[in-house]
Amino acid sequence: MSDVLDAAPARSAAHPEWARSALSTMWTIRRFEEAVDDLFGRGLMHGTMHLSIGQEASATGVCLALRPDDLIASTHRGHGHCIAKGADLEPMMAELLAKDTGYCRGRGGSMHIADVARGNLGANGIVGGGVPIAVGAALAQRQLGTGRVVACFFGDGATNEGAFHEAANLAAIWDLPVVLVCENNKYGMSFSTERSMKVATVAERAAAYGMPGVRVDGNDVEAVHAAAVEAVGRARDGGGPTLLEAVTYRWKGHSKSDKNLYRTREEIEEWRRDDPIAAFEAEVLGLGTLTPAEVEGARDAARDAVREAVRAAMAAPDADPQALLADVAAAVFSHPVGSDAATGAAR
Ligand SMILES: Cc1ncc(C[n+]2csc(CCOP(=O)(O)OP(=O)(O)O)c2C)c(N)n1
Repeated sequence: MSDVLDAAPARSAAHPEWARSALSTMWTIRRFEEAVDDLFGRGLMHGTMHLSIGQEASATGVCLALRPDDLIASTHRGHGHCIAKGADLEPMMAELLAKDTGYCRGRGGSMHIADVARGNLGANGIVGGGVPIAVGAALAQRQLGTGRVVACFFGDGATNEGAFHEAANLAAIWDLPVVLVCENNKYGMSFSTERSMKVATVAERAAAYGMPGVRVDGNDVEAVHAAAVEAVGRARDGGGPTLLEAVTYRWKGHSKSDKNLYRTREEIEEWRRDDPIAAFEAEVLGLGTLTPAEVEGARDAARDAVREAVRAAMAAPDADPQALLADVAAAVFSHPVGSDAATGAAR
């Protein structure tokens, strides 16, 4: 992130530096996820993964409202959050490819990327699991007087979890510096919000906690950014949490096993036409903030950076299965006397 964005004032498509940064972040997320989709399809990446293609504007708009030393908590669909918070593409890609050079030495994969140096407290495979972590981190920032704010990403489905309720309530009664960012992509796996919630919006749930609830077009990076700047400012100034609902859509299935049987082709096509990146490009070109060559340059730079990350990660050494239990405290206590706690191998 550049110096000019450190204070995180509300910027718009009319501001060239901001526009360049927003476009480059969104393209990097898009190209990164297209690349991992391709690697998975070719059998080079294993397990499963949750792609956020189509949702790039919410991660980007929120993270551009943060200071570099602010914190985020992410989700199982977290590649965009990591990238928007400044993650290096190479260790990210290496982590997904189970390489020793990955963020977690290849042990965590897509759903467990953490980058504490950049303020990313981690993705989380437990739906709603990041919310108590973010609220606890916000309490720590307040106690320590750091002035930092925590942005916590989660999906619409997570707001039906008990963990969300408990953490949101604590954040509210203690006026903690946290912004609760719900990326409402209309589905929790195959379960639509129309069936999983009695209320029409996630934002109106904020009233139950006594905090502001704001609903924005999550595919409009400027709208997300403006709402996030206000919420982050309020949190930093001691005004407590905000529930920010960004309405968006994931183009791809929930995970790699999704056959998309719960939604129509027409619905997917309609949302694909509401492409957050294409809309932003049209706006900056229309305003004349960026030239066609600069827009093209942002696309090419994202493609090249992702290609280089793939090349370097593919060439890196695989994670060592023998070292799997290193750094695992439970392993130290669970292995019998005489065994090697680091590797689990009998001595
Ligand atoms: C506590 C918990 N319950 C269920 C699951 C299985 N699960 C994984 S993702 C998911 C859907 C989450 O939906 P949402 O919070 O809306 O996020 P999205 O996938 O739409 O980004 C579910 C139910 C889980 N990982 N953790």
